[in-house]
Amino acid sequence: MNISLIKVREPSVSIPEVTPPLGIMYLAGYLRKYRPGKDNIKIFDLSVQEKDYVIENIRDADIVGLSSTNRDGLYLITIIEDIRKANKDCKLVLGGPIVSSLINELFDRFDIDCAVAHEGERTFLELVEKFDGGSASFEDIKGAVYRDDSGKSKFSGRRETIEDLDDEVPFPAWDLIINTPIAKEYSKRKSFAFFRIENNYMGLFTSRGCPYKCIYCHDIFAKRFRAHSAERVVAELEYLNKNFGIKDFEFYDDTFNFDKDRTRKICDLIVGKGLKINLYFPNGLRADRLEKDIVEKMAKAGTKVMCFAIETVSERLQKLLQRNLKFENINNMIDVAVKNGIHAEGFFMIGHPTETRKEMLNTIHFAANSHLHSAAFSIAIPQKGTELYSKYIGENSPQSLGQGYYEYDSSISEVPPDEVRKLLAYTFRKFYLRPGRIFRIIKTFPLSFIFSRRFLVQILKWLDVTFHNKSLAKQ
Ligand code: B12
Ligand code: SF4
Repeated sequence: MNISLIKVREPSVSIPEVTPPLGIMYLAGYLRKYRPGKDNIKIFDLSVQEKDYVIENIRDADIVGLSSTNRDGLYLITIIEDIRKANKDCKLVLGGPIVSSLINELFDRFDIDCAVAHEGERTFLELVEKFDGGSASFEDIKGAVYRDDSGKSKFSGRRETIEDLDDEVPFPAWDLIINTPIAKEYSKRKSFAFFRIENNYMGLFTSRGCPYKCIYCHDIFAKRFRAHSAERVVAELEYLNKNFGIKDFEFYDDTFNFDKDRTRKICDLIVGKGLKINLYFPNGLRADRLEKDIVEKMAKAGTKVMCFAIETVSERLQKLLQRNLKFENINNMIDVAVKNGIHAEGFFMIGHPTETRKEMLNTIHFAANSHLHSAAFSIAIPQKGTELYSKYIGENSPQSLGQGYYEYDSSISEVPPDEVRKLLAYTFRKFYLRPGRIFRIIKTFPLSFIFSRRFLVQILKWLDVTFHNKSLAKQ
């Protein structure tokens, strides 16, 4: 069958980061393994390709698979309309995180034939087999969302997860990206990691699912840690390095370091094989699953950036958010990373439910007093599909797609929204304008940091606060 897989991304999106479309690359790899020679698969990515080009090239597709997050949901509607106009006979299948979040309202919002919730490989394979056999009934496919007789979304039920990832899931179809002109588009844009990676790089997803239950987080791969073995992870790195000359790797796992021994072993194998590569962990590590020797091994294996997902230093809120991060070790681990030449970044959020101004300031001051090189602060905005949303906004309350995704006009904390926004901007000054930090940053990361887009954006935010709210200067 002619299968076109498209990663949807709204062009005007305010977030500059772009990453290779791993979800659809995994699907393509899986179809090739289990339907060898049967399909002609193409991959498109609207983060780096023009919409007109993509639409022109899917006219012959029997199946078009779309991958989207909630954030790109509004744009998804436009894309679906354009695909329907260009190719009225194709079957349109939706997948990606948006499906699991909006499971009961998909067919009210999108003109699709079917959707796949959660982990996609097995369900998509069965769907393709169905379409290939000329059938359009989906009730018996676990993990599928389809239109019932009344036109509403019906979910056939959550599918069991893939347990033996090494055995069942082949390498993603890297060649469909790396051997094509779009490969270099990724290195022209900002990747997920703090610094822009100038070379061709690749993203890896070495484990699926997360055992923690933070109420603001979406559950895509189930609340359990399943992982590729250390040998498989290093085989992926080696393959990409030897065959495509790739030296830079970003890891997008939810909790890469959950299994401490796996982390140690991956590092030992990289060093043992003499791989000269750079590793970036932009998606946040759990500091309470790190130990001194693990950070040292990660540094030796080539780690350049390590993000510590801390979010709040209030124990009360850690409990309320069901995050339960243990604090004892955090500053130690940051210091070990910094000592070993790793760029250490902290992730923080303010505006949590019931959070007081004092709790917000405690988090800001913790960040400022730490040895982190950089810090990203965001506001906690409940998103549909999370427990935070159903608890504090209401399970059945609709949420606008797309542009409305970042609107912050009502606070779930004890602090009014405009003050939370100002506090967020105030963090920049508090965090960066410290002689010790500036000195360390310039010493370790001369120009790449100072001229990074993120840094400039933060300066603008800071200027905005300084001119519009002088009272914060007294904090
Ligand atoms: C890399 C990443 C980013 C990158 C790129 C995002 C992008 N849109 O491309 C950056 C840094 C830019 C980013 C930003 C944001 N992100 Co982000 N990000 C991730 C991360 C860490 C990894 C994504 C990945 O590669 N996964 C690995 C692949 C294999 O998984 P997958 O894509 O989900 O694919 C599987 C299934 O979904 C399914 N599938 C996927 N596509 C398709 C298509 C078809 C046809 C089918 C059948 C199946 C299918 O099958 C695949 C294999 O099983 C995920 C966390 C996670 N666990 O995935 C969060 C995640 C995707 N991000 C999330 C969020 C909330 C955001 C932000 C809103 C954060 C913020 N506040 O700014 C922004 C939104 C940006 C945007 N426009 O989408 C949420 C999305 C929730 C949702 N329902 O939309 C996630 C799931 C994190 C979480 N657990 O909460 N993010
Ligand atoms: S925020 Fe991170 S630790 Fe918490 S549930 Fe999500 S992936 Fe797991």
